[in-house]
Amino acid sequence: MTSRTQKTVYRKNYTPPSFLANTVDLTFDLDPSQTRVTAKTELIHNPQSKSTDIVLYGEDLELVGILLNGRKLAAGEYALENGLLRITKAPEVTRLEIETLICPDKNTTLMGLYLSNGNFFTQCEAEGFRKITYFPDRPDVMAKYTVTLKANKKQFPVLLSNGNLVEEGALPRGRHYAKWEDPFNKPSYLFAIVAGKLVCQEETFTLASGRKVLLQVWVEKGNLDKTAHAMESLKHSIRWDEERYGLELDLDRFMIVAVGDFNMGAMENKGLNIFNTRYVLANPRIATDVDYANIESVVGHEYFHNWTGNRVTCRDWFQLSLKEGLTVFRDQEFSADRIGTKDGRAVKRIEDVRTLRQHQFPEDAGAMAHPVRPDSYEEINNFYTVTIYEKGAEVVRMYQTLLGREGFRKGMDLYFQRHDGQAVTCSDFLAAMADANKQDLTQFENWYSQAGTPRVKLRTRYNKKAQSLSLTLSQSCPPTPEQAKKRPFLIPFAFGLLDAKGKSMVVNSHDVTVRKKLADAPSGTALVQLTRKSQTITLTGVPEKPVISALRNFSAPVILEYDQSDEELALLLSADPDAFNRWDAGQRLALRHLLRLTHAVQHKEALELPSTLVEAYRSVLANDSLDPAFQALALTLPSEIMIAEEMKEIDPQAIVQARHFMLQTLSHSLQDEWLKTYQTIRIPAPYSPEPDNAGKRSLRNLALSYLMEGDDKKLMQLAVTQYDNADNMTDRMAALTALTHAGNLTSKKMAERCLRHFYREFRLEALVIDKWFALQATSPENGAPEMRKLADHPAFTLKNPNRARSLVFGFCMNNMAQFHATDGSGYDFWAENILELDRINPQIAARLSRALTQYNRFKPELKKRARKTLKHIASRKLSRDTGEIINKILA
Ligand code: 0A1
Ligand code: ZN
Repeated sequence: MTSRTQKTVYRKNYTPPSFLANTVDLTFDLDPSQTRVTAKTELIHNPQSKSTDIVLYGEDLELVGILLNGRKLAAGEYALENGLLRITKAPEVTRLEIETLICPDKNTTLMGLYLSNGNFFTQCEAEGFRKITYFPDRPDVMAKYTVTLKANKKQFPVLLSNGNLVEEGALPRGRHYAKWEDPFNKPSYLFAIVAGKLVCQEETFTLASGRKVLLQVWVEKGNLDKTAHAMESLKHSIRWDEERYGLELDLDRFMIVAVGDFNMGAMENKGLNIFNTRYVLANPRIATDVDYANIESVVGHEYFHNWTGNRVTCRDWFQLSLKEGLTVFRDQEFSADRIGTKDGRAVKRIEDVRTLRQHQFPEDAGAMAHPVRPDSYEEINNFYTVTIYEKGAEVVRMYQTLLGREGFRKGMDLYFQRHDGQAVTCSDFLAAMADANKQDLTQFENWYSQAGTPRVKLRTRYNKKAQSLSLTLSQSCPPTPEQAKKRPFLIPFAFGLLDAKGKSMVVNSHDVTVRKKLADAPSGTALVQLTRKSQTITLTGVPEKPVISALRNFSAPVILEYDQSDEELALLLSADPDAFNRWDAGQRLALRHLLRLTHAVQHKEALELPSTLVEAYRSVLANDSLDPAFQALALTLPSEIMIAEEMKEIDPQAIVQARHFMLQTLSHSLQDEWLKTYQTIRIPAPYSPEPDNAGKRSLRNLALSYLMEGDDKKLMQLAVTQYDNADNMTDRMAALTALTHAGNLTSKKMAERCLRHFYREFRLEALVIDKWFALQATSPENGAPEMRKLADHPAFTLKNPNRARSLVFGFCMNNMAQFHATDGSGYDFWAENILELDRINPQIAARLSRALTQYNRFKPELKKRARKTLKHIASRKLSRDTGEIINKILA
């Protein structure tokens, strides 16, 4: 493996490229064991650079030869070391022709050119193009690409690349070729080819402008019955971007290709999106409602990148969130609009905030915390994080909250007007938003430069005599690696007031804007801009002491510290016109008691649940004017990770036990209601993934899972019957999960039979077998010995990332008590898998390494064990990817 000279790359060291590329003409002689790549590139000296050296990156390449302006270069005329090929004092205009050999069949990293089930695929983001040829592989070098693919026709009948097909034909010895031209300038990370035995569903689609485009979804032959939903999602995405942002598809042809071996979710290569099969393939037999929704959102995400990422791209990889944060925000809004039920947008908001709290808050509080725009990295692949993506999306959302939807749109328009065809920075985006709205957003920059989740403390004082209410907001942000002190953030803080009966009160104040057009806010919502460390606002004409609905719709990615009584929270849960805060009040109420119960478990005290909570849940369940999807979310307890986040010293076993107790109590106390819910919800057949039906299923299946908490054979039988009779994967999987996770003897026997049946029935569906592994990996009943047994199953392999994720990640990230077993068996299993994976696929190994980023916060005996395991891993020879994570955790 080649390496750079310096270990750490710094944002402050950015320099413009010495040469820019005009055109790239690539020829691939495709062969699994040895592919020949010829790259003809026209380079022009960049007047912004003082250097006259051409610097090309390359990794795992065999260099055959270089021609410079038609002349073959001798070995002494260029320097090749540490993955860099340098040609000193190159002419102003330099035409390079470089020939390299690569071995796709030996490439298990799934970066560059690789094989999956006998077909060729590429993955070039972030720095994979350098595994194909020597090239100025950095996003600020943009060029027009022409690509010729040559391969055996029988083995590789389909040959695809970016842009338009301009020529194809036969070649001698059973070979054929295809030539593709991409009319748009692009950075190398957006380059892609696909070659192999694939088939497609295709359709001609008419854009709003009347122009017709060809849409294709490519899959392996047996999967043609699973492409319809992806195609529908693509058409909806195209329409939505036209309507919401006035952005049109700029190509005549748009292709999606599904691949079974893929490191991430999907990739936005220009006109040739490559997807993990997980985010393409669906039919009712194999995909759940959640799978359907994920497919729609990922198809949207990749499609939206065509403007936010491809037409306007990143200057360097420190700016990654410029495209990712913005595009996640766009896909979130798209999905929210698509739901279309009463509380649909709120339901989507709740799901997104849950993801943020569950994954990003812990990241921001641990060893890998980094700003949305990082200052340094060792391996860029380690920075495709929830901070860059999800927190980045929150940062973009705050512009919309501050500027309103119209103001945000003006900012977007100006951004495209200024930067179409360019590689730019997060500051350029901020400037477009500020300039389009004539606002000073200087302080907003802190969201890009400072890591850590800010805490906002709210204190209120009501003065009955003066009928006034003062709110004091103060902010702080804990230290993060390399950033001890933080400057105050510009925090949009939305809130509203409720009277004792739960009716909205009017907010009067000179200090706050009461926004009529605040996106997703019920009337009466006020917005304060918190800019200082602490500020107080006074509201007048407040006739009674109100209950405050704070941080409505989660108007900023912060942790709110505000003490409200159980009664106040219960009132908000039942009456807040802001559906997000209704949900959040329920979560805060449950979390408070989960923490109390955890403490009681630790101190061997009696466990009890107050009636306020049980009654609050009962009324949510009984209120059939509510959207079922909302009810399901409101009745789902905060996760174990969320409980852990609130603890000074994490005690995994106590958390799991406390949560289990609350589930059981709610199961018993509300048994009649759960049963009634389960039996009365009717969902029209045949199955459809429409949000309306999906919401009903999620509530019904939540009821089933609560009913499984008691060791009652009759109730268990409900799940078995549902499993046996299900006509769709959502219900089948829910029943099987409820049985497998119930953790009592009765359910165990029943689950075993169903698990065996499930495997037999779906053995040919890789994505379903992933579910089969994941389901067992996350069962609180199964520990490291069971994982080892599953890893020995003939269907298990670490080479396929989805399979590795299903079992190993499932266990290490989603089975808290067992992974953190006090005998250290979970940690040993983790370490073995990291070391084995690191030799196959460093990117995936590095992701697995993150399971212990917060090891320092666990109880002493676990901390000690974890440190020993980490040190053991660190003592071995590691990839740059895994090395960076392990060392930062240990630092
Ligand atoms: N840009 C893609 C994510 C992605 C990143 C790296 C990959 O390979 C290592 C693949 C995909 C997205 O945001 O969808
Ligand atoms: Zn993306």
